[in-house]
Amino acid sequence: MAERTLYSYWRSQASYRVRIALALKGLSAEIVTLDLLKGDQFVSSYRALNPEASVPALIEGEGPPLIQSLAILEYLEERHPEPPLLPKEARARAHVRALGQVAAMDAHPLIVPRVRHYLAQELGIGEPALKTWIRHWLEESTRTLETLLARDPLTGRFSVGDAPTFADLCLVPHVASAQMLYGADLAPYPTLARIHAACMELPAFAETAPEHQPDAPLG
Ligand SMILES: N[C@@H](CCC(=O)N[C@@H](CS)C(=O)NCC(=O)O)C(=O)O
Repeated sequence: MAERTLYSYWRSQASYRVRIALALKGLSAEIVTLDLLKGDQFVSSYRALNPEASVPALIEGEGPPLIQSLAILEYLEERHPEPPLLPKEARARAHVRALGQVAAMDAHPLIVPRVRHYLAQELGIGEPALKTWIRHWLEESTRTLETLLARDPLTGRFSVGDAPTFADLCLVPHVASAQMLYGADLAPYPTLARIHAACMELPAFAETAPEHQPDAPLG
């Protein structure tokens, strides 16, 4: 049996955050994929694992799975501290978490499949308006991130300093969603674009990207 199991979906931002953390920390995991568009998350056997019917869920050791990507990142950091993905100094740690939360807690929840489904099926919002909604909320966060990164003295090769942190683990999946969902152009966001490029030079970010997942569509 694998030491840990990650329930994941290729295009899921939240799953991608955890895949990067595992890779940076050199932790292997068996990846079990769910097709969120087909509704695999609502199957009773999965709901028994994660009553929220979402990915990721991580099983490591005993007990029910861990859920919520940011909680999983914190857990991995405490349980497997090397290499650290949070800086040592208090302000820098708060800044890392704030940057991560702009993408993961403010933009991402507005565009997950269950929200898109509710807007389309229950409120009758058509495809063009739905696309506008997705783009609006992702771009709001992208703009905010660019402003925060451009002004902060802690910004380095990566979002905070010269090593990847949780902030980058949230930034890169955020950009991946924006690129997959509406072909986002990063040119208007030079600081964010530079940091994104620096992250993608690292195998832990590149090899765990959506297109390299076992459930990604071919071609
Ligand atoms: N805040 C959660 C978000 C989890 C979440 O909503 N994941 C999405 C994929 S990125 C999902 O599984 N959605 C299922 C659905 O919306 O039906 C986290 O960070 O783990």
